[in-house]
Amino acid sequence: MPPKKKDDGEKPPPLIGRVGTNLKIGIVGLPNVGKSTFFNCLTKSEAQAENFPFCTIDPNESRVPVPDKRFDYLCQFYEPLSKVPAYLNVVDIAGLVKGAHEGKGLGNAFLSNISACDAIFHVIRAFSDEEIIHVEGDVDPSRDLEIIHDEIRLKDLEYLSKHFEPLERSVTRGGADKKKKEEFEVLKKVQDLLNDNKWVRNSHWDPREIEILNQHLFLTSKPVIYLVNLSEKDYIRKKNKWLLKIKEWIDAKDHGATVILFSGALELKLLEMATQEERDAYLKEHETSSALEKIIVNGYKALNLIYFFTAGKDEVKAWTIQVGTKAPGAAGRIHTDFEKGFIMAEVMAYDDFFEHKTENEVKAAGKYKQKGRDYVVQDGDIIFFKFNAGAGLTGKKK
Ligand SMILES: Nc1nc2c(ncn2[C@@H]2O[C@H](COP(=O)(O)OP(=O)(O)OP(=O)(O)O)[C@@H](O)[C@H]2O)c(=O)[nH]1
Ligand SMILES: [Mg+2]
Repeated sequence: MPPKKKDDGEKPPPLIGRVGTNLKIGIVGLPNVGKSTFFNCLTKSEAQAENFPFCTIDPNESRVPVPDKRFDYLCQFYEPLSKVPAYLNVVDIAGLVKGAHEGKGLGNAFLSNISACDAIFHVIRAFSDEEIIHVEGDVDPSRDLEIIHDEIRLKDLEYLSKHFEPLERSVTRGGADKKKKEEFEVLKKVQDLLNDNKWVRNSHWDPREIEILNQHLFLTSKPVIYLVNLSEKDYIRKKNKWLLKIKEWIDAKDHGATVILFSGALELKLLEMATQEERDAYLKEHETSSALEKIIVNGYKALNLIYFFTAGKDEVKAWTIQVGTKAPGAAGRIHTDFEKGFIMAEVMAYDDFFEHKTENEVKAAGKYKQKGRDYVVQDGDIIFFKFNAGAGLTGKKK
């Protein structure tokens, strides 16, 4: 067996984007399309949402629990004193107009707010309402998609012009080392993509290239979830004259991206109802459901985040980690000592626990696994970490 490298157990494979668990998703779109209304419904907040463009100037930030039946079941099973779900961090950003990359509208401030986010909820207005001002004059989702897609792309090109040209000069003069040449190759590929009207995310990158991309964090490397804001009526009947065009645009420009239909008007109505019973009755009567849960779950996924559980009588808790995190790194989420003194992770897959109902039954079925440093933690694992607590003692944490 080849000798092990020291950090092999902890280092996840590279993903495009920031490393960390405190990642955020930003709500992006033209002004006055219902972003703050959606943000308020999603996070039960009270950000200002009015009928005029640029109502939002400074970003509003909040977090929303990630709904999960597995978490609910564990809470029901253990009846713990403390219940801590995973949270999605959401930022409501100012509206973006054509020319924003040159500073039009709220321009650069807006774009730097996107830069602080790790994924994008792109809200598209597909509802007609004479009363609600549209900055482009009329409702046309394909045009709006193009405007936002383009502004973000142009901002990356502007960023690139500052970083690429000096690098290109030093490479062509022969003064660049291997590292600089590699960076040049990656930035050249980015420039070609952007000039070809594509986003960084819509290309294949190898791990080395991803490390270089992550020194730059291009706006167009962020995943996008498209949220189509429909009137209540269209949402309920799942019909709208723009849907086909929106689908065609996304197939052509962002193939495979997640698209979710919602209705800001309906979600607001539900938010304003006094009780859950009232909401349930309304939804039943109209044979529909809220889109918020689906949106939250997909937003969380877009950030490349998953969670594992610790579960016991004291606490049931979902611990956020990035996809690909190995057992010692996951242990370090609970406490740095767990990572430093990591011995093993005792793991039950949630489905096995659900099937066999108790830890002992899972053990009897041979599905209670002891995993070492190289184990890549899976979404929904229920884990006990065994670790060496300093002076040679073995600790076990529920
Ligand atoms: N008819 C209808 N009106 C909506 C809907 N969502 C939002 N609005 C209205 O549209 C106006 C703008 O909503 P906001 O949520 O402030 O829009 P925004 O995208 O945050 O706007 P900016 O912050 O200016 O970029 C408000 O008057 C809302 O009540 C919807 O689904 N249907
Ligand atoms: Mg707003």
